[in-house]
Amino acid sequence: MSEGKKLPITRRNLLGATAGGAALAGAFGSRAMLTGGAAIGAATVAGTTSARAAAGAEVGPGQLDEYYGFWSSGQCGEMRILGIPSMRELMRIPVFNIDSATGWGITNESKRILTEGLTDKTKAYLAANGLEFPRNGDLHHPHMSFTEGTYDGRYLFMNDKANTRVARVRCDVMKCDKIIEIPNAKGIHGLRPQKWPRTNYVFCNGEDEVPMVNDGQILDEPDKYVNFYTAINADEMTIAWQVMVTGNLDNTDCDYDGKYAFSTSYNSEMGMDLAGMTEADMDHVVVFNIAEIEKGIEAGDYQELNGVKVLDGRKGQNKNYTRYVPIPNNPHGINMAPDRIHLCVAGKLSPTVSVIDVRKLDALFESDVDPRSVVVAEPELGLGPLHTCYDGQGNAFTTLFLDSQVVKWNIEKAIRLYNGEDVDPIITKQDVHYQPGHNSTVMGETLEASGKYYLTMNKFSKDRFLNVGPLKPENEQLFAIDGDKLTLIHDGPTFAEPHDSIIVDPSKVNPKSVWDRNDPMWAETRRQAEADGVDLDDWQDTVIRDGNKVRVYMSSEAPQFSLDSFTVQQGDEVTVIVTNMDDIDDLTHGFTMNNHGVAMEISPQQTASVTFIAAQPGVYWYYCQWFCHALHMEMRGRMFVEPKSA
Ligand code: RUQ
Ligand code: CUA
Ligand code: CA
Repeated sequence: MSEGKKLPITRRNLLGATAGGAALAGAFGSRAMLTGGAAIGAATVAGTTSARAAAGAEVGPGQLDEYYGFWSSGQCGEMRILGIPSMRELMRIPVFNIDSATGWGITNESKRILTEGLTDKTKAYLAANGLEFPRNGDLHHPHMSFTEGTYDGRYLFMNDKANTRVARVRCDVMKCDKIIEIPNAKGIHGLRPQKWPRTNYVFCNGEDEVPMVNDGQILDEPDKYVNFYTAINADEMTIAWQVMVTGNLDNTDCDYDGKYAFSTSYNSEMGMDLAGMTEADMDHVVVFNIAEIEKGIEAGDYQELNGVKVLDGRKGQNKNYTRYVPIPNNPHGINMAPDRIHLCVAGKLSPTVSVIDVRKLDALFESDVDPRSVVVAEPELGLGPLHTCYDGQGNAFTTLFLDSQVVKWNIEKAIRLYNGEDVDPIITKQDVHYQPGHNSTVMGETLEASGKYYLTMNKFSKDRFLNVGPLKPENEQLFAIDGDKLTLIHDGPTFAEPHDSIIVDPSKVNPKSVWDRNDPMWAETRRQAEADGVDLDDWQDTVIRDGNKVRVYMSSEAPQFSLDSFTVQQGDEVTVIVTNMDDIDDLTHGFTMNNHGVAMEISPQQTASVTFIAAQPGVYWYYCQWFCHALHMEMRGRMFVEPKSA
């Protein structure tokens, strides 16, 4: 290269040079390190296509994937379904977001779900902002319901950190059927369903601490701040109980015996700024004793706070609801191993993972043992450990955010090292690109964990793809596991945010292809139809006037609506109810009313409805918005809005 033609300094050409990681790290300094500038040599990535073939992980056109992947989308607020190992995106399921294609947040059926679980306080401040429900969501953690330690294919549960909500998706139709706001807590982050004997509870963490009575009287009195751990009744989607804790709550998990749940806290200091939250050397894991908590509820040892039974599990209460296990510096991920014994707590600011033996937790509650006695290993694995997953053979994979690596290590060896033996628990370190957060293995958070594929969800893609502007995609990498070797078979961008995922065997999930005509999703719409003397199972072309409310019932069958026109008066509140009579797989229609901000999906045998005000006189075309037939364009009709007679 000539002197005058200097390459701009980018990560790519820096890494291409011979400079070692250490020198680069020094040049970047600590701020860059903590924000993702860690300098680890990029792995020489062989073509993932040939690697895929070699790993026997090719999925040809028209072939089905081996596994389902259920994905969060972070701040997009939706859930996604991917095929593993192809990494093809199969579906997006709107949950906390508003979706133009399916009409989620537009139809009456979805609005009901989005509004009915909100607290009155939230409804009031939404109304003050001209909103019926929050427009956004931050969906981090999707997890399936369990029966006896493995997925049972009934539901998926997920959190909304942004608006303190928890949602449930029905796996039979892959649609959200319940969303509830969690009272008292702020910022629901970690979430896990109970694993044993079944998912009676969904456990979730409030991440942000607030004054216990949060009425604008208290700001700078941290001792009056509290945090809430919540158990949701998974069948009812109601709050079973809450436990007040000391320190904040980050991630959570539970054991395979139905006895304990546990949460990491990075702010045991109850700091109100970064310096405060990182001040102490040790934070903690809170251990929740489920049976004792249930006893406490039974015995009436709670206070009622905003309609929820709240037990006091704060430090120093010395009740049997909680115990606090000291864990180094700002821990993050907490993951129960499929051996039913070991719980791994990632250190984040500490290069360690603390391994807790859950069999030792009984003693913690029964006697005065040192809380640290439950820790049976604490291997140093690398910089910025965030999350751990398992291969079902005694090994763990931990993401190292700062090192941009995943480390595969052996739990038993880590314990032997802790006991003074001269062994190295680290099996291998693999570069990933870049700054990994969550990771997953096949069925990895169940008793059926297998080490066939390893997935890492990376927060940064940097220069890995064509530049698309200041906002870069994130990057997901899938590896085939063969013994101790990790082979990269997929490396691809995803839009905000591949936060977390689970990989599920298809034998666990069996969604329908066509709706049941009587699905509870539109039960209320059906009740209204009955009251209107309309049979939703029959061909419909009825317009009902009820004061200034007009209900338009129509059917769809490719390529037409049963009504090719209807007439309303200016100012009418119009509800259009469409039932799709087609019962053929994949024959979805839609209903879009021009210039009214109205659109919805109507899949085979589904009923959906939407309500709007016909505010301006004129002719408005409505059309089918899902391509359903060669004459799909012709599948349309007119709404005539007559001017208000003066
Ligand atoms: S937390 S990147 Cu929201 Cu899942 Cu660890
Ligand atoms: Cu019906 Cu397009
Ligand atoms: Ca801390």
